[in-house]
Amino acid sequence: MTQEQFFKEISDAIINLEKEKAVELAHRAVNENMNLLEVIEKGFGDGIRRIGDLWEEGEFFLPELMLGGTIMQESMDILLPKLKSGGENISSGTVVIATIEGDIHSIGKTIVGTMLSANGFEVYDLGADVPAEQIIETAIEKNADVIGVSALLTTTMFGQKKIVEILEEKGIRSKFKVIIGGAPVNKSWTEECKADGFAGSAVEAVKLVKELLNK
Ligand code: B12
Repeated sequence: MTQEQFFKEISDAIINLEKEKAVELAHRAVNENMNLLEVIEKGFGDGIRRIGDLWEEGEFFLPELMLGGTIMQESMDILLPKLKSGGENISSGTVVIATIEGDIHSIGKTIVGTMLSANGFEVYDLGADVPAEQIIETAIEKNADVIGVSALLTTTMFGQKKIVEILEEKGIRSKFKVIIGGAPVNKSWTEECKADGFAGSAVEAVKLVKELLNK
């Protein structure tokens, strides 16, 4: 089986909501020492995004979306710890990351946090549905270099802008690099938020943080 066929098998298992198969394929990827990031992005990530498309088209309903999310989460529980253990061990900077208040989508944010951690950054992942004020307080407390804010809903994206606004109000904007991400985030929204950058994948997020911190 080629790698592409393996990724397709994973994506199909997710879209067919076959939990046992998805979990088995995650274990297989670990046991066969595959590039786990590629497995996550091209296999599992592809499947869950296809579920989102079907949901939008009215082919799937909320229970399917939720089951897809659960299968994805369980698969990530197998893959992400392995991704972490493969990483370098020098601290290149501190990142506080969270999904903004009102938004419970956590999968992409967790992958980004894990990848940053695997690349030597000290990462504080505050989880999902986190108020802007709490994210900022933690960034101050941990003396963070970077604040990463995820938003998957068009209604919660505004929280990303709020982060920058609060930092400006407090007169501490220049102390942090603010990066944003999530399906609806693009270049023009990043500019509107006056954020320092955005990334569409975990690999790009690592590249972005390294660039911003000159590492
Ligand atoms: C899984 C899922 C869920 C799961 C989430 C489970 C979980 N624990 O996360 C559940 C079932 C709970 C869910 C709920 C809802 N969902 Co939902 N969900 C999705 C789905 C299918 C996939 C999201 C995902 O995990 N993608 C896989 C990851 C790997 O990709 P990612 O999140 O984009 O992250 C990558 C990049 O964006 C980037 N990135 C992400 N975060 C960050 C942060 C930083 C700092 C950086 C640099 C980069 C970065 O790197 C990541 C890794 O590659 C999307 C569809 C989609 N296309 O996104 C809909 C989607 C986001 N959901 C949607 C909706 C509407 C909802 C609900 C409102 C449904 C409802 N009526 O209840 C609720 C929201 C409740 C709430 N208050 O938050 C809509 C949003 C529409 C919109 N325009 O606002 C979408 C787009 C579906 C659709 N096509 O319509 N959902």
